Amino acid sequence: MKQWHKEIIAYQIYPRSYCDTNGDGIGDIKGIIGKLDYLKELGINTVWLSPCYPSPGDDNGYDISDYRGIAPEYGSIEEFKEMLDGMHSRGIRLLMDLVVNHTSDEHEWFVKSRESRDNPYRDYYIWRDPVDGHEPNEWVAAFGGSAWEYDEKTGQYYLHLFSKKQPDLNWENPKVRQEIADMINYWLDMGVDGFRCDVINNISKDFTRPYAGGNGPRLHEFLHELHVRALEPHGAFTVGETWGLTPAQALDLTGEARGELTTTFQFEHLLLGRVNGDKFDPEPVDRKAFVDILAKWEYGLASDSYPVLVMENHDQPRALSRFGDRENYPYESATMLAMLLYGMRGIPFIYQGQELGLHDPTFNSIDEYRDIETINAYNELKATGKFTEDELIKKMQYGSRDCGRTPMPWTTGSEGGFTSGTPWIKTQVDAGFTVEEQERDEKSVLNFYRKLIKLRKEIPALADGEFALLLNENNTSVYTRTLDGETVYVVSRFDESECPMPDCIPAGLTVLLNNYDSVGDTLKPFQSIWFKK
Ligand code: TEU
Ligand code: CA
Repeated sequence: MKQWHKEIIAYQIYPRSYCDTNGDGIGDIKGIIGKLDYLKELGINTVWLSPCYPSPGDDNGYDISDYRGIAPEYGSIEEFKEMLDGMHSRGIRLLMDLVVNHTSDEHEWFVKSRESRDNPYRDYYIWRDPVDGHEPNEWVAAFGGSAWEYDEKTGQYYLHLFSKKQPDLNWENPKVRQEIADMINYWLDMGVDGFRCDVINNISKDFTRPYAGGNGPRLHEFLHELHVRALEPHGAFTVGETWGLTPAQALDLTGEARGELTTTFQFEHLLLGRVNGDKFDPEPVDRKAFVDILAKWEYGLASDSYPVLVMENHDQPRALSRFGDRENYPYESATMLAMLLYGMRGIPFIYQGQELGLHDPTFNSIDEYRDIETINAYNELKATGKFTEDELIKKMQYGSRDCGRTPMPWTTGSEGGFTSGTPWIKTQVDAGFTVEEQERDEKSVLNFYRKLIKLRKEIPALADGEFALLLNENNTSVYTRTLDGETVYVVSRFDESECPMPDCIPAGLTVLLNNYDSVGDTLKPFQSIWFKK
């Protein structure tokens, strides 16, 4: 791991919803270029850009039809290079989204693959004969239905762990692995600094399992090969999107001597508030478990890896709506969550709009949704006949990925200043929740994030100090970060009520950051304080 890998403070841009400059209602690269100074002032030093490659858009760009291009709706490769230069000249590095578990069915590899059984591209994908006239196995796709799609022309099924327009690549084929390594080198040679690797633990399949998924027998081998062929020679940073790992499995993918990925996301805390992890089935969030899970990962990766600190992305509803108190303590709970999470050891990832403390937009009918997963889930649940329309809309409102995908509210003007045209998905602009207003307001979530990021860069114990959990009871937690005799205490009240200041906070500490104006004998609702000893 390089030193700069450890110092990353990342910001995820979902380009479709960031800033539109030509009035077509879709965010674009020029829009990002216009916001680079905003990003620099926020203090982040790395951008993760969600896919901006050519794509038919079945899954908003996670179905790629050309790995080496830029989608015309986002701009040109020249504009992309201009954006990259603009980032680098401001000390910001760029991580691209690497989506190599699957391509679009409109990628030329798949177009050829489905032509005939003996086409040279046939083995780029996973084709199987029917079994007794049915799908080869019981696997279901993440977006509903079987993971197998029958193709009339050649009489076989192909595998797709996501939509049927996202056929899975066959990583067993050495030609596929070489194509991917070459493509990675193409972007790294251009100056890109690394990748966020989409569902990367799925690339090796385990067909002995009854459910669809990855962590197959050759995962480590495939990743190490990419490391040697492309990533390591460029010193690139990678973060794997890996759902459902244990800390031990994460260490196996990221340990220094492994030569595989730099880090992985862990999302276990984001499964809270969902019955059996089902995003459309709400239950109250267990706030103690939230902290315990984060602490488990802090301890679990301490020996040989670096956790990623994340609570929002383009697949998640807004953290404020799920974990905070949007009605009564929007500012306090948004800032407390930031202090609780980003006081920990690891690499912060901030999702666009999170720095404004955005809450979920309100969707009134299914027609307002754009996300394939949401629309499919709605139709499946509706077909069961168990829910009223009102109940269905409530479910989608709770769990839909579109909650995090509405456009950035830049100004109080029309469509939040996102577009002069009709946005591809509804905008939600609430008083006090725009960049324009928050920049002016000293006590805004945006200005708070700026302070927090600055401190994380200045205080070595925050960047790399050892983590220890001292207390997690009755919705109050205390942990420390220690480095070279310097200790930072992070105390957080994850509740609507006050409580006494915990005894484990020694007297005479200096306040580094506080989301209330003062420190007293009690912790106020959602108060969090970073102290230094
Ligand atoms: O997501 C993978 C994933 O497993 C989930 O987060 C996904 O959003 C879904 O809820 C599964 O039920 C990644 C991308 O982040 C996501 O946007 C893509 O749709 C998906 O891979 C396929 O590329
Ligand atoms: Ca546009």
